[in-house]
Amino acid sequence: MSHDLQPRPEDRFTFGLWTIGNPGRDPFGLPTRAAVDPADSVRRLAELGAAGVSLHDDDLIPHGTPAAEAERITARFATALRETGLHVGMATTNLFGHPAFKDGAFTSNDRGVRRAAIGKAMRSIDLGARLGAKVYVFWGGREGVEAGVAKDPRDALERYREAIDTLADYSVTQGYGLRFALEPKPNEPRGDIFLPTVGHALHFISTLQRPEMVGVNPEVAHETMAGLSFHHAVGQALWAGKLFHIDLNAQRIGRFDQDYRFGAEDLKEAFLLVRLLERAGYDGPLHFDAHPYRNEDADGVWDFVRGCMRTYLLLAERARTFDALPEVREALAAAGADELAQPTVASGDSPDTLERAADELDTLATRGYANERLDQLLVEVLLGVR
Ligand code: DIG
Ligand code: MN
Ligand code: MN
Repeated sequence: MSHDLQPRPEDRFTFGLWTIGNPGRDPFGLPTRAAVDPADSVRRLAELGAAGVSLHDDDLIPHGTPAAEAERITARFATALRETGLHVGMATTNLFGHPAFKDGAFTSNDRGVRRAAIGKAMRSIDLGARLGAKVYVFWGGREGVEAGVAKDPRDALERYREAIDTLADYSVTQGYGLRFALEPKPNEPRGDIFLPTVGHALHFISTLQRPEMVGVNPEVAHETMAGLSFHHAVGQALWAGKLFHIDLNAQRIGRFDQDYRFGAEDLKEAFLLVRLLERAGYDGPLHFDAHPYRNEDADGVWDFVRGCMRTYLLLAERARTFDALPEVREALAAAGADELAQPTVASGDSPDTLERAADELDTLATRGYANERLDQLLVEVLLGVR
C-alpha cells in the first residue's frame, strides 16, 4: 500500500528531546540556537505527525534542580504529553555530562562515582517509568579510556555487568516492566569505549543475570564510525531477537560522530536498512538520535525533523516498489537470494553425501550470481527511474 508521506503516530517516529533541543554547541564553538522548552517541542512534534519523544533525565530536569521545581517541570511535561497524545518511547540517563563522570560512570576507577552513577540511573529509571517509557537505553559514552594501562578491561566489564544487573533487578523489583537496550559506540568522547559494537554488546548481554530483559539500541553513526555495515549490525540484532530500539541518523565513515539527519549521507545503506526493518516487521520506535546542522536557525530545526521522517517514508516506499518489480524478482532469483533461506543440510544427509558434495567444486565455480544486474536495479529504483 502507498503512503501519502504525511507522518502519523502509527508510523512510530520518535525524537530525542536533545535532538530538536540541540543548541548547536560543538567543541569549537558556542551555541548557535536558543534553548527549546521540552513542552513546546512535544507540541510541535505532534503537529508534524511524530508519535513520541525520548529523553535523558537531565534533558527534562537539569542537574541540581530542587525537588519542588523538578516536580513542577515533570508535571507540566506530562500534561503536554497528555494533551498532544505523544508518548515517551524511550528514556535514558545522562551519565556523561557531569564532570564526576570524567573517568567513566559504571566503569569509573572511583567506586564512589560508580555508586553515584547507579543511583542516578535508578532515579532516572523512576522518571522514565512514570512517563510511560517501555525501553530504557544505556549509552556508555564515558565508559572507556584514553590511557589503556589505567583500566583492566576485564575489571571494567565486570563493573559494567554489575551495574546493569543491579539496575535490571531494581526495575523488576519496582515492577516497571522496562526492557533495557545497550547502545554501542567505538569511541568519542572517550579514546576507546567499552562495548564498541553491536557484536560486543550481544555477547555482553548473554553474560547478564537477566539476559532476556536486555537488548540493543544500534545507532547508524556508531557502527559506521567503526567501519561496519549498519544494516548487517541490525540484521544480527534482529536474528538474535535483540533489536529493542534503534537510533536513526546519518554518518560519513572516518568522521567524528556526526548524527546527521536520517538519509543525509549513505542513501544505499539507508535503503537497505529500511527495507530490512520493514521486511522484518520491526514494530519498535523509529527513533531519530540526530541533530540539525549547526548553521541552521530555529526554522531549520523543523526542516530537519520533517526531513528525517519524510526520508524514512520515501525509502520504505522505494523498498516496496523495488520488491514488487518483476525484473527485481527475476534478478533476486538469479542471485539465489531465496536459496540462501533454504537449509543446507537435508535430514537424509550423511558425512559421506556431504563429503561427495565437495567433489562438485569445479562445476559449482562456473555459475554467476547476477549481482551487477540486481544492484543496478536497486540504484535505478533509488534514482526513481523504475
Ligand atoms: C548518543 O548516541 C546517545 C545519547 O544521545 C543517548 O544516551 C542515546 C539514546 O539515543 N544515544
Ligand atoms: Mn551518535
Ligand atoms: Mn544514540
